[in-house]
Amino acid sequence: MAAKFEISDDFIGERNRLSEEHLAEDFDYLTRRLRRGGIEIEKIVEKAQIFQVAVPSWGVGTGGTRFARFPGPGEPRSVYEKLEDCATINKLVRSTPAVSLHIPWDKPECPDTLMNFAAERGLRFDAMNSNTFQDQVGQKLSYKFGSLSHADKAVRDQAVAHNLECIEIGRQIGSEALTVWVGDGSNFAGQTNFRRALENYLESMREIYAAVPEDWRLFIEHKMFEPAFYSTVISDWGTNYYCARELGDKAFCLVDLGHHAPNVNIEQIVSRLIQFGKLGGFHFNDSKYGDDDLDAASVKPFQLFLIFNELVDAEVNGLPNFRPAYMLDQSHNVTDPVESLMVSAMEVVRAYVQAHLVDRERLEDAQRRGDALAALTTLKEAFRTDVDAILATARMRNGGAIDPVGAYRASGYRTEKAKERPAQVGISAGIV
Ligand SMILES: [Mn+2]
Repeated sequence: MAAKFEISDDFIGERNRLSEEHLAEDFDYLTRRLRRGGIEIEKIVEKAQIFQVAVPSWGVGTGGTRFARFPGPGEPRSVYEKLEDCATINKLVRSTPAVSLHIPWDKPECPDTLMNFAAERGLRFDAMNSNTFQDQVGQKLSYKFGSLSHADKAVRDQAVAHNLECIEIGRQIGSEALTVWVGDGSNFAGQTNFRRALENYLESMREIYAAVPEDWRLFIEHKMFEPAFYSTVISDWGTNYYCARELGDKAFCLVDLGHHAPNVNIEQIVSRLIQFGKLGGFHFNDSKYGDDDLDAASVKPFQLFLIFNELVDAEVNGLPNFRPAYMLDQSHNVTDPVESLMVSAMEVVRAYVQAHLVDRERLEDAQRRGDALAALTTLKEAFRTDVDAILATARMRNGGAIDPVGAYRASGYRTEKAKERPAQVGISAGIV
């Protein structure tokens, strides 16, 4: 087999040399500016260097909408090619060393081979994702009317068994979490009994929970609508929290930014889950209308910042049970997925870094005095700070690119992959 095209460290170094000088100037200026507010820039750079957000295997293919999918050139055709793209993303941005797999889409024939393939490329595996929202070829029973909450115990058993299989594969490849999202719900009033459906779900989840290894975490993902449009079984953070509490210490709530009612105060939900010790993690994306799965911070960057303001507040205060797993969950329809994932990863780090610039003493003081304007101004000052020089310096020090998209485009990666990976019919990418 011919060697696969890769972006080399030398190439990244060459590209970096083009803008190193300008970066140093910007970094010097920001150093002085932050020092005026008592912030030592090196501490923030360190934070940016260790921050990580996982990428979803299904994000490197072109997504699609309910109407159509317009495949891009050089799309990955197997889990190995998906990992190649994920490795490329991490090589350039250096903050995405973990990949989240979706089973059965990414089911490996040999878990060992997959794990070695990933490790050779500096990757490891994040949470496993089960799939009981579609029927697979040869599947005995259908999930058309639900899976873990289905009225028929036989269907529920099949869905439980699938989740156990995901755990087993995950154990073999070094994953430490299972994320469960079900499409279960109803499209018509009266179609299901709300209470019975939730009881069925919980009964199924107890079986899955029992199989979750002691050092693993079980993430429950709620979603208000879609594919069911009248009701969903795990509809909101309240139901999610109830289930996580019912199940036990290994169960946590996962917040996907697109899975809420419009205009809901997501940062407050995040704060509540932190306070209750049940925040498991995130699926980052952005939306204008619903579960749009747009790129993180592409529509509401201030919302992402406010979410990280809560997260960093918990981090600096050392709250118990606070160990959120960060992941991107997007669908790319009109952009190159590798570029979108790189930009989104950088935006997530940006929000994290900016949240570290919040003057928390000043904020608390404003809150005590009832000075609403000063409180908002304190947040806005951090949000308005241009932290590009911190992000680029962190990437460069980690071996990545000062300008990841520029380097990626200049490398010709996509053109090379289009040659290596001739188009194939029937590739599907998911939106979850
Ligand atoms: Mn999600």
